[in-house]
Amino acid sequence: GTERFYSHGEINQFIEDLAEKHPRRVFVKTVGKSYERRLMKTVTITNGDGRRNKNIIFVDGGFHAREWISPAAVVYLIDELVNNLADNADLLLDYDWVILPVVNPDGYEYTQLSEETRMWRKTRKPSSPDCIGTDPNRNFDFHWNEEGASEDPCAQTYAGSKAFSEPEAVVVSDLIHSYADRGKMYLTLHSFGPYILYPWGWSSDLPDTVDDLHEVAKAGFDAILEATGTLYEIGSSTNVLYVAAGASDDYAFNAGFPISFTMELPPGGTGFDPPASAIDDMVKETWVGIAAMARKVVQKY
Ligand code: 0X9
Ligand code: ZN
Repeated sequence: GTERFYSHGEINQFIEDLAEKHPRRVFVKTVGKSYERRLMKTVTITNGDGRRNKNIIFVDGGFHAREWISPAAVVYLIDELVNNLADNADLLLDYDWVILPVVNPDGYEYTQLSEETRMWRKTRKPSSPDCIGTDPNRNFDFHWNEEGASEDPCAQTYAGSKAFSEPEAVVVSDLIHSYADRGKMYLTLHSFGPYILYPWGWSSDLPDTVDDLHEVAKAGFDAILEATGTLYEIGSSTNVLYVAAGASDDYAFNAGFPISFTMELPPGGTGFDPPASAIDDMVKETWVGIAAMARKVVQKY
């Protein structure tokens, strides 16, 4: 079991170790650097059959620094896909999974420094003489800086000086574009909800394909309800939560991923800080939902 939250360095080491142990199934790639020059690495998980250009499920975590359960859930998902091939063979037959565990490593490390910094949300690049950080989930170049984003560099939802002002958002955008032609599901893990949110988040309009999005989300909802009794709320970001433009889910959907979700994991502790003793149950429950959604996706696409 997981007895504590890992540092960014430990998470990178975890995926490097997996790749070394499974050289035909697991591939680690350095895809960029954060503002403070931390290495951002993806792990690609395959079934090892060597077939190229499979469909892609792309998962990321750790957009918002304080949402620690998100990288923890990503680590568990990686472990399941690599070490439990028997139960997950169908999810890797025609699909590879590409995973970026911590989008905002500078912020994540900052929240691990002290009680005072624990609730940091944004990146760590200075945004004005007085304030630090941009909300990486308001920094994407799709309806950038419209509703639900702030122009105040000191605000928690600061959109940035321009779209893609943050190197971390550029890394995610580059990945989205490089996989868009075969990407079937984009999934970004946040907290706290519990919600499974689909586009749009920039407007209360619903996409033409809302039935497909809802069907896949409902598969996750049903699986989690049956497994643990946790009742997720599902619907469009704007209608379930609030309007917030410039986020990665809308960007990936617009770029060509037919399924795109923000999954907001349940609260713990005061919300963003579940105790370490809760990690195991929370990440297992999250995996039940993700596996069910992925199972629906591999049947549909
Ligand atoms: O506001 C956010 O970025 C997300 N919620 S959080 O509390 N984790 O910060 C929700 C994003 C939902 N997606 C869009 N609005 N596009
Ligand atoms: Zn978040």
